[in-house]
Amino acid sequence: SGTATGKAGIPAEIPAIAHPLAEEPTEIASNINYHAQYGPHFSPFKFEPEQAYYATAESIRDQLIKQWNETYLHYHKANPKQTYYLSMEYLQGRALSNAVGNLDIQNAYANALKQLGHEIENIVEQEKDAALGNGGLGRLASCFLDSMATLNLPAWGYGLRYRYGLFKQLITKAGQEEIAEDWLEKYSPWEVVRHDIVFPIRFFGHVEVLPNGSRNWVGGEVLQAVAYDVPIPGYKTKNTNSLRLWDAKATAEDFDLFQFNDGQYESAALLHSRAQQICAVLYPGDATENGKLLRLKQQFFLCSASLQDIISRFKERSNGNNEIRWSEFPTKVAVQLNDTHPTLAIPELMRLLMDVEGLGWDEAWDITTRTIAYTNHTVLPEALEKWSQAVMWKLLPRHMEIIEEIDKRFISMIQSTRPDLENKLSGMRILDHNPQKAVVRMANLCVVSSHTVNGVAQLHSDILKAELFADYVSIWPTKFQNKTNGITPRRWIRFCNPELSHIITKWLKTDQWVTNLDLLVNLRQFADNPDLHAEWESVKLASKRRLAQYVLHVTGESIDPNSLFDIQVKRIHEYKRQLLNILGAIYRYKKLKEMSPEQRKNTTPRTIMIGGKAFATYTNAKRIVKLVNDVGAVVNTDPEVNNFLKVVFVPNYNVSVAEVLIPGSELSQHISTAGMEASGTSNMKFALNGCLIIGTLDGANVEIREEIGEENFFLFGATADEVPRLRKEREKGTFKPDPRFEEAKKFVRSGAFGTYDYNPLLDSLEGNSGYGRGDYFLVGHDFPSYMEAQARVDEAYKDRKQWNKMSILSTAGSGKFSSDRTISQYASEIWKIEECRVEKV
Ligand code: B1H
Repeated sequence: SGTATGKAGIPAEIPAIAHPLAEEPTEIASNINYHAQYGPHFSPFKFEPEQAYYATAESIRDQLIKQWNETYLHYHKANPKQTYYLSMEYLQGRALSNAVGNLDIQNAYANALKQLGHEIENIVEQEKDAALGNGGLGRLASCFLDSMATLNLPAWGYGLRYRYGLFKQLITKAGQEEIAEDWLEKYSPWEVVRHDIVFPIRFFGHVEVLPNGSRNWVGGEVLQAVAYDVPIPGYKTKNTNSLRLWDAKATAEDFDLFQFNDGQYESAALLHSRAQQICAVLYPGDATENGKLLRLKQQFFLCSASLQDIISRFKERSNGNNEIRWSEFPTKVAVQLNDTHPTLAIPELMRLLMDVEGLGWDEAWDITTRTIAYTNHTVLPEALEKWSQAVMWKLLPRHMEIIEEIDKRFISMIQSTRPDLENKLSGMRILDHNPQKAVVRMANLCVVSSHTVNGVAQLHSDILKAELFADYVSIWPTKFQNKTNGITPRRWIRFCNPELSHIITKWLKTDQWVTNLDLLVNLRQFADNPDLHAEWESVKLASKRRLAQYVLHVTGESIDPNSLFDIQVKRIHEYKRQLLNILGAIYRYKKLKEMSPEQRKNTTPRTIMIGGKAFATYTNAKRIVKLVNDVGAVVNTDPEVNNFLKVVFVPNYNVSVAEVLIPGSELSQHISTAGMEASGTSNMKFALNGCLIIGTLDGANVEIREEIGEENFFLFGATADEVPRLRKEREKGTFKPDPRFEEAKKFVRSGAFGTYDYNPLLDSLEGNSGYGRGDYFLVGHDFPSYMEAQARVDEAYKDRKQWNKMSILSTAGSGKFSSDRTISQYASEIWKIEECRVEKV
């Protein structure tokens, strides 16, 4: 394949072109006009916000492309070890504001748009979120991409280009309704299709044994994976990495012209329609697994396309050495599995090395295990992936042979080296031959085949070592690590909260904190400074007003910016205990009703906001959404109390909504049953923006509390090590529930919030066990200490000086939770990769 230079392969330099990049606002405006007129997507005579958004995005993309290409060329020449992050989810959110921020061209673009009659704030809002993920796991992947580029690391993301990302949540009388969100409805200006980067992906078929004994997977159906690249700019650096998203297609040869001419339109295009199904929708689960064949196809599609691409790049860069030195593969390639969803990368890499490249088992295994590392994100048993062996044999016969062999070799290794573990083997091995349902345990396959396994917060990693993976720890004591999650300070404070950022920069006398978040500790010396307090409080109030405007706009509810803004936003799940929050609100409402008007005036007015999506078939989660809405409908229209309490369900929570909510928050709730939330990452975003946390000793809460100081954290609830004993007591019926808890439930059962049947939800909280009962999440146990912590919040809020100080100290203590810190640790302790900075562009 030729290039613009006429030579084959990647050129030594990028040829010059006559396309001066605009820098001055007037030039930028003319560049935006150019895209508006010459772009093939819209009529040239319309320049409303929508057209202005697309033209602006394309103009910014021009700015990115040059440094993006230079980055690729630079990595190609330097040929460093490179990381490939494999994830089924990315929650990218909006790209325009992020790109102008990272490129530091915000002002120039704002001016240019003004010249064209538009405000950049409105143009930014035109963009639909790219929501190719469900929740924390997907957003973590996106924060990691931002940090990898900002740290100038040769590190890429691979994912799938879902046609429909996470559903849009509508709130109706019935509660949550889901509708497909068409983020590609028009087109995305941020992706570049690479028609020249296409790999075949096989499904089904059978294994053929060649005369020389080697094995070969043939037959079945073959689809094509096409690369769509999304640029990932780093903050104030030239490095611009890639997120490569695969889409599926079929070829012209797959189209049966004869059948079509015969009127059999559907069967003529069978493979084309199968291809469309692959990337049609993001699997909308969070922490549950329902064993859909299509989901397994998606997983394999991602793994196979990415590994073929990685191998071809390795070969391309080994060029010159006529013979490819496969043993060097792990010195050039690190593959990180974002949970078990891309586990098939393991047998696929083995297959490609053995069946396609001709290596033997031992060599292939050595390469695979030195290349792959695995991150665990949950200990919830229902989220630990197990795939039916029968389904796997059908869909991926060669991979099942390889998995069987890995399992067999693992067993004989244990039998010969660790006879003491033989009684544990049935739980440790990869294949589970349970006659009810024979399955492959993906987490076990990952642990056995990875060089490193990590959890996502200290407590979570400790639990992995002590429980889930305890038996493996005794075989491989050094395999297990912790990498506490982080968030990108660019999106999560610098861009979403520019006013607070400005104050921080002013008091620290530097803006270096944006890339060195530890510098925030220097705010501590000003924690009592009245001038800082005044500025801090006024910025918070402005953000609260903006948030109140937003809430009015999306719900019609007016909320008082002088009340305490209390927010819980995350996926709806019983273990996250939104039910604890709403029962607390219900109790608060009941007590307010019982008070005299004089007594009410001594309370702290609160606005409780709850938001999040429920998995479409998760009935109890949907009941919680309904309950929150029903409580709001009663409380907010009750003239006796609605100056002291409001309850608002914020619909369709997503990345962009978070960017409005978090700056305006004063208290946020991270109240999962201890031991169940692996990390949480929104807790970090809230703390960074000066929001206080009420929470349990779970996930990263533990470390946040350590960093910001225990006096600045409203702690309550059982600890992780107490949970098993408390569950037993609950089962035995020896637990005596607090009367306040009983009162709150009874109030709901009385019909105070309408006629919807909440009994199934409330029954789940009863101590007597039985299906759906037993209060597995210990809402009853933690209720009294939760209410006491809430009382401490109310008191603390009355002392504004004290509250401001705690708020400043929250921000000051958040330095550790930069994803730059997390990614630096992955880079040096797992991937062994180094900075590869692009100097010239
Ligand atoms: C997390 C998931 C998850 N852990 C299954 N596990 C999924 C599991 O589609 N599925 O089937 C999707 C997602 N997500 C979250 O990861 C944890 O619950 C959070 O505590 C953590 O902060 C986040 C990032 O590590």
